[in-house]
Amino acid sequence: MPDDQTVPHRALLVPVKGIPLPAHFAKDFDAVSAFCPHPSDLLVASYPKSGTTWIQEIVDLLLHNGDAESCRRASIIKRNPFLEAPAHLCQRTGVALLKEMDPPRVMKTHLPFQLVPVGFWENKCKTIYVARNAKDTLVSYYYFQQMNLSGPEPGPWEGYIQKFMRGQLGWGSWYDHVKGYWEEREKRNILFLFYEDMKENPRREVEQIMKYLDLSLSDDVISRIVELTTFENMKENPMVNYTFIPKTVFDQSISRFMRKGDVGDWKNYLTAEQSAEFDEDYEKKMKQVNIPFRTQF
Ligand code: PPS
Repeated sequence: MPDDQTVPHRALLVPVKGIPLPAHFAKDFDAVSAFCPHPSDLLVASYPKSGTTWIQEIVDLLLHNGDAESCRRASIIKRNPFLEAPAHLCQRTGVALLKEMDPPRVMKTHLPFQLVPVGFWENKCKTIYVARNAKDTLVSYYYFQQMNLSGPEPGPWEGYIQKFMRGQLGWGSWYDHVKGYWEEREKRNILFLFYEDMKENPRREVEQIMKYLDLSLSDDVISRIVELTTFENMKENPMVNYTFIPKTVFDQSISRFMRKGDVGDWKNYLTAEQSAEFDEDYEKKMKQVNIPFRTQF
């Protein structure tokens, strides 16, 4: 049977094992849970809007020795399927696309640790997790939800901040998501990266990813990868800037997928009062772990 490619309009959230997912992502979740990766597969995991696409493009360039042309062979969602994605984004579901590819495959997920198919851990698959500070993630997600017409309506900004703090957005609580992977990172050999570190010193982080992938590329190739994956270059690259998704799904006239790509942009949106309330709540939720997030440089 062909995958259901119906484009949903402003889907509602549906709980899957306690985690809210847009209804079209929740619909066939058993197929996602049953997906069994090959030990050579690589998972790029993140809470939405944390720099996933950036890491994916770096990984693909590393695996292709910095060859920009090879990495323009297809859109990022065809090169690295989105594991839990329904068919309207790419004509096929993420699982269907993956089954058509030979390992080693690279795939993306936003699932919290406990919802990732257990085969990834049983097969000791390499996993890169990228985390971004909560306030910039909040702002990026808000703008993304405005332009992603298939996903839930974000509603007004003030209420959106509350939903973020309560974990009432797609893929659930940012706080539980980052804590879940952080706590498992050593046991599961997860490479835990920070968006802010990538901005501060992209070359250092590209080298870190290269080592994790057991690759050894020349200094020139590393420099080329850093250059090809700047925000400005990725914004203009049609294979990564999501202009390959039809306007009926991602209306980038509302907000670009590659919007600002900055650290500390939240200061332009959160009032002093909103920021103080957010910080107070953050302290409560994050006090038991010491994850070194930076909200500014
Ligand atoms: S998604 O839809 O959840 O997979 O989105 P994701 O790729 O995780 O995050 C999108 C945000 O990452 C920014 N981005 C970058 N920043 C800096 N450099 C590069 N190369 C880069 N590529 C993507 C993108 O602009 C989104 O952040 P905002 O703050 O909205 O600009």
